[in-house]
Amino acid sequence: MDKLIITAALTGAEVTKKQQPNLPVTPDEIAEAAYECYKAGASIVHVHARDKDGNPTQSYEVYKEIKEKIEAKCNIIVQPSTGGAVWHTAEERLEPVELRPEMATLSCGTCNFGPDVFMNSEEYIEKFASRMKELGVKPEIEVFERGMIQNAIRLVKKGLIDMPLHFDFVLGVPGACPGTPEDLMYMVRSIPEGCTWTVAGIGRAELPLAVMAIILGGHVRVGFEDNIYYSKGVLAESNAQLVERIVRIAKELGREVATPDEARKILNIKK
Ligand code: KMH
Ligand code: ZN
Repeated sequence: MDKLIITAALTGAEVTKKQQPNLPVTPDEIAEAAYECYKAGASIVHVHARDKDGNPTQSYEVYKEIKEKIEAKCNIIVQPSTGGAVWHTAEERLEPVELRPEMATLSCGTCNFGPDVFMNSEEYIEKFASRMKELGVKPEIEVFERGMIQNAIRLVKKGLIDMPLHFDFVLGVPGACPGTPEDLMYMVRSIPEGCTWTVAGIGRAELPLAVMAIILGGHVRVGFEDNIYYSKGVLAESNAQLVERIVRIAKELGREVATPDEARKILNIKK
């Protein structure tokens, strides 16, 4: 079994400081949180940028500042979001890809997202995929519903992305696929052989699905983007605290944790 890749999803586009006072929002806060997660055992950091007022932005300049600040502290893999917030245009969402990060997310279909719609038409998906390919950016295939796996396989057939794919099952978003163990098993059994996967359980689904992934040979994403609590009604102190718990559980279960360079090897990322 491969070593465990832990991704820390630090900020997201939806969570506010009001909901989680320790949410990292400024480039300095995000870089410091990334470094803490790296020290705790994370090998990838999933980044959403915020503007000076704390609102989600897909600005090239802000992502550049964040990426440079993180890379000055450690060699964690920086994975910007191309999902942004539901109201960002496709052009805005693509901006951080121009920084040629090692990885970026690629959502492979449209779904409800709470009261909103997270729009990913075939045109968007293909445009994002081909730009990532041109710039040598490894896509992480974001899967919110089962059909999105099929959309990714279609992209492979069109030559827009390459096997083996790396999937992220985002389970438990209100309006999309729930985060039960059965849902995760269905997703895992639905991907082509040789692909890797991680799971981002939303809210209370985060911990149980993470434990399943550790056992099944998948990988784990935790962090305030997905879940702001440590336990029922108790806010987590930091993103790193959520990473530390996964490292402890993995150790108890005999699964070693990957360094960033080991994660690069597992995911076929050439630095
Ligand atoms: N904020 C969501 C609408 C991603 O980062 O690629 C989309 C999202 C996915 O978070
Ligand atoms: Zn995200």
